Amino acid sequence: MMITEATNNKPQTINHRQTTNNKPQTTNHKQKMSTDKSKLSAVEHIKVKSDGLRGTIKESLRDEETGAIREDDQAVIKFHGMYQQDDRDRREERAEKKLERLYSYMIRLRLPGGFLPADKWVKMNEIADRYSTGVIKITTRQTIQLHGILKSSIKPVISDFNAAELDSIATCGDINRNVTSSAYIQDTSIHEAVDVYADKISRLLMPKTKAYYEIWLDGEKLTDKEAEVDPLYQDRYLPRKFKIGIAIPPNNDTDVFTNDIGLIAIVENGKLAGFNIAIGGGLSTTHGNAETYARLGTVIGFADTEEKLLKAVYEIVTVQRDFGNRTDRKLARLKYTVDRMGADAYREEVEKRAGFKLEAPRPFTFTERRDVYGWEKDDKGNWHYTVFIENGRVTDENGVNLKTGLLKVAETGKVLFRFTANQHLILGDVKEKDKKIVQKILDEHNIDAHTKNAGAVRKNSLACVALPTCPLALAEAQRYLPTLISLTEPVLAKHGLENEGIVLRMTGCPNGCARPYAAEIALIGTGPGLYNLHIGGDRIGQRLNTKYKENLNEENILKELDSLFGTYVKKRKSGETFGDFTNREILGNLN
Ligand code: SRM
Ligand code: SF4
Repeated sequence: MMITEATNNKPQTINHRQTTNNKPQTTNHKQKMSTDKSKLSAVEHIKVKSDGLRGTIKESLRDEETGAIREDDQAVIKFHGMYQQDDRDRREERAEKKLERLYSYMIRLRLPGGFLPADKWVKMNEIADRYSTGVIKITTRQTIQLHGILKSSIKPVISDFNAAELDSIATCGDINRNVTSSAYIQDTSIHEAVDVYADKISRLLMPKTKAYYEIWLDGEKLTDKEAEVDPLYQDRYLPRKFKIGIAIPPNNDTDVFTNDIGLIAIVENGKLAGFNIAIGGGLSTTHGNAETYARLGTVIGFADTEEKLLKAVYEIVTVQRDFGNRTDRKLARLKYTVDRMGADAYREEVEKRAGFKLEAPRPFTFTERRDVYGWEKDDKGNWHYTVFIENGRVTDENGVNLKTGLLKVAETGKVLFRFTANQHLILGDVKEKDKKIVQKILDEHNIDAHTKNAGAVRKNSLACVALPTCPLALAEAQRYLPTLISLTEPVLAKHGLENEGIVLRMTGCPNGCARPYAAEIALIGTGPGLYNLHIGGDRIGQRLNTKYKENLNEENILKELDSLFGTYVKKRKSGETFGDFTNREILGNLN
């Protein structure tokens, strides 16, 4: 079996050069980051003072004078899976009327591996209609968010989630987030063996505090503080957010190398033999800050048993807890710790703590990174239908009644909902005898036609939320990418490229929520209507792209793409993807 670049630990060396002039420095890893309290970032103080993530949230909720909560509490509620936001479209109008911003909250569910039984979708749909904008948003980490929830509705929402055995614990904040796992079913026995790890890891890395239950569900106030002593997170939690993803080769549908920890399932003789472990993936950069860079994970070893895997994962987290940067949040992700210590030194520290050595990485090959739309039959004879949901927005619009149709499908009780890390939805585990019923609903709501008719680039595209809710957005993303793709499709057709599944991703800022740096073409917002154009990433998520042009408006984006597509058609080698071609021919890199 061919050993991919990633097993040779190469992707990150290529990629640093592409996104930044920053050279990772290897220093004595024994030297932990400064613990001088005066240098710690503000959030570090908030966490420690928060009394087990309680802060003054209860007081903030009682304050009826404002739709907002206290500033410090805004950092604390993230650990409970929610963000304070405001409708940016209405800022001006509200300011003119001397009204405060229209504050509301986004709440994100914890769904390891992206599973949601049909009856819970029905409940979610009810909650979305009653308390939120009504749009159910599937995220790039296989879960769902509701937007526009008023302060007074947060408790009822969490209470309704709880009644449906759902929670939003640790889906945001400086803690391990939703664990993703490959959703594309190939071999069911392998999937069953792998998928359990998403849940096991999620549970292993949950915080011990009972604040969530106390605040949102009126649980009894804990008097025995010993019961929530947290050996993993202590009182300072992690220096920054932490993400774990699992992929089953050959499909890298979870973009495994973009996670702080990426686990690659190794299948030998038809059985799960264990996981290769990659560390230090992460995508965010900051415009104008050359110290920040996107990075793909470095494979550091292989674990063959559950015990070893969970121990290794746990200790990778504790090393980041102890060695990560707590003074500058821009440089606090694991990727920077790995580069500062060196990947070998990081592994050695993990091995020392875990009490065993990781084995050498095993060979693996990724050949694709995509959702496979429509019906697919698994080896047990069950059917799975992947619905194309543009940018994860489940709503009824433009003649496609996604929300109504999916509710009807859920009400049949004959499917298991599973979200993909590409913002789409799999209606899974459908029995042969039930397939017709599901198909009928998909037809009646125009969902099947919508899925079938979407063009190849649209099907492989991602956009983040951006405006109007994201406070960090510099430009539009999910509200604009569909239009831009409609304008790009004739350009693709002109060059005979309409069936090329080029991976195109757009974000409203450089934080990278739609994983743009791992796309063949990325458009990264710099200001209203303006985007940096990145090219040269590969199709399977093992090579980052490079900034090619800055601050392009729509007209210039289309001009650049027209020219690049034209050159591609003329000069590509047989079978060469657009990303590989632009990397070789336009950027002059050796593949
Ligand atoms: Fe993200 C912050 C939305 C996946 C990197 N992200 C945000 C916030 C919460 C803005 C904020 O801090 O106030 C956005 C809320 C927008 C809104 O109105 O809903 C937001 N991120 C999203 C989602 C919903 C995008 C989507 O359209 O699907 C994704 C939710 C995933 C989930 O379910 O947990 C989402 N974010 C990602 C990813 C992709 C991934 O994880 O696979 C990344 C890049 C990978 C990475 O983490 O390196 C990502 N989000 C960020 C960052 C930069 C983090 C950093 O390392 O500096 C921020 C800003 C921050 O943390 O300061 C951010
Ligand atoms: Fe907001 Fe930027 Fe993330 Fe888009 S990439 S959701 S604009 S933080």
